[in-house]
Amino acid sequence: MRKTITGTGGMLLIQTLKDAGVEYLFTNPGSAETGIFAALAETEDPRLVVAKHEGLVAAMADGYHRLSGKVGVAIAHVMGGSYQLAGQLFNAQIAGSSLLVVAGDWMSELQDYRGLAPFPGLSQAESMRPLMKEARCAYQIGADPAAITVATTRALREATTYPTGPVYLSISAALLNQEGLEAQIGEEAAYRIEGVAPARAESVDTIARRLGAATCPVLIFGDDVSRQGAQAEAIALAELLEAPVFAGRQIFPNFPLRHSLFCGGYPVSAEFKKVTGLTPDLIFLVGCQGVHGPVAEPRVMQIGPNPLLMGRHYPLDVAVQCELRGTLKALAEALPRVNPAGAAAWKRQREKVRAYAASLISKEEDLVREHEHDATVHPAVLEAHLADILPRDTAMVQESSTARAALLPLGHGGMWWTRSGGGSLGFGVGAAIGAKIAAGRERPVMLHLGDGALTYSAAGFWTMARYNTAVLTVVSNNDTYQIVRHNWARQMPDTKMVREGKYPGLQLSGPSTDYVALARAQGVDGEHVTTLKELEPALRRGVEKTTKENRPYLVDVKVQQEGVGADSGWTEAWQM
Ligand SMILES: Cc1ncc(C[n+]2csc(CCOP(=O)(O)OP(=O)(O)O)c2C)c(N)n1
Ligand SMILES: [Mg+2]
Repeated sequence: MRKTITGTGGMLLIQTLKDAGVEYLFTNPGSAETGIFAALAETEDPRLVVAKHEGLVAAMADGYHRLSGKVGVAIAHVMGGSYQLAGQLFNAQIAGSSLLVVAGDWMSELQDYRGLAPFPGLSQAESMRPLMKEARCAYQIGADPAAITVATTRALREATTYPTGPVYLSISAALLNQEGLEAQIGEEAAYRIEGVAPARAESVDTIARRLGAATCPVLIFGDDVSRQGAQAEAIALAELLEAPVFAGRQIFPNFPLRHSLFCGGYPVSAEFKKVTGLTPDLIFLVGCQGVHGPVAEPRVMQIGPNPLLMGRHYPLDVAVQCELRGTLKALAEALPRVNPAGAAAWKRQREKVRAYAASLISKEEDLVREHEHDATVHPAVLEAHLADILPRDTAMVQESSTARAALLPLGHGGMWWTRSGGGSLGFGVGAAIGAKIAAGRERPVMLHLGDGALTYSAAGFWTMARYNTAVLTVVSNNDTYQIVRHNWARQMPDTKMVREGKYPGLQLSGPSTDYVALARAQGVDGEHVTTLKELEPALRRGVEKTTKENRPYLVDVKVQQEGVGADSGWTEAWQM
């Protein structure tokens, strides 16, 4: 029902957000948003979550969105503050996260170069456009108070309609402060556009026929499988076809890592072909925005609710915009019907796929055994400990480039997991806080990040302490940006840099940062692990502190530098 609301522009905004069901506002405040904060002083909700840098603010909103499925709403400070969101809006954009960013706007027709305002000739909304959903969804309200409710509702709808993504709303600061405004809103603020339906019966049969005829279909399940809750249907399809499942670049564990048909990352390895004797001849992308790089298989089929990248990189043999749960269910029903001899033949034909999948796990277990007595913790040993010790319903945020995950029970029936998606560092701490707020008191949230990654969002421990979001943070601390060294050596193997182990700019020691002290200084307790024997008790303590005692805790684990140039301690020598 529509109702009339009166008050300041800020009140109109807050009431619209409440009517839309928004429960939290993530923010770093400023004085162009006075009207918003004055309105919040008069109400208990939405609840405010403050962070000390905008990167954290955007990551919190994103982490909250990813675990709750609700829109993550951030209040930012004019142009200067909005630009600081950029690194994490980049991630949200790539991940397709439904975020709404609202900022006050000091637009002026009289004054150029007003402090913190956009550059002359640009509007604030225009300046944020490249970072928003499809570079389209950035709106501006200058004068009409009724537009506050309309544009806020429009922005929420845009953020949640495929292709989903972050949306920006810039509202005149003067309007936010102005009193005696009137507008209409109510439960209509929550309206959403219903998405696409399951694929048509003929399309399902076509897909079933092609899957049935393939020698070895490769299945890739993308993030829309998780978003639409179709993980169980994904597993049923793979098992029915006895087909190998590979992972693309994903932000959710759409297919369980420990499933006996999970064969690692795409592209298909030469080893897979050797072990199974199969050459994949069809790739089936399900709720997945495509693979990065070329597709090796001669036939490509793609289905999912998001048409954005369908067919952008390679021609598709079959492409259907559709809802996934219903479509996968229909496919499971159609497969035996259109391929009567199928199931038995597929099992026989692809009997070695499970052996290959098992070999990936046993390789990882061998690596753990090889290093299980090393005094300094090897990344695989840390991985095995986490697999043993973390509660199974843990939600994990990962921002470590060299941490290993093959042994973790990620996916349906096990742990929830996410990572930035865009790779722009600074996601971890904020995302874990947002995820914990969405997860609630009972569900454990763990943040696993590299020492390098941590420092991009290092001011976030204050927010953890301030709101008592009981996140267990584990730092894989190798005192270096190891993955970058690895990539450099792969790209330019025949250089002085690689031959002599002189990697400029990657060493983080001299001085090393004390991450426990860094967290403690902001109100989060923690401990160092420097040797293997300290690892298990520290992780158990971490789980105990965060679950039973409901307090955030940090475990800083000194891990071995491994991989290319691991023994190189060289660093630039100059100092002032
Ligand atoms: C905002 C941003 N700046 C720089 C980079 C480049 N970069 C990618 S990985 C990485 C280092 C990560 O180090 P760490 O988190 O310690 O992980 P490790 O590889 O050591 O395990 C850097 C600097 C990036 N991805 N994002
Ligand atoms: Mg590191």
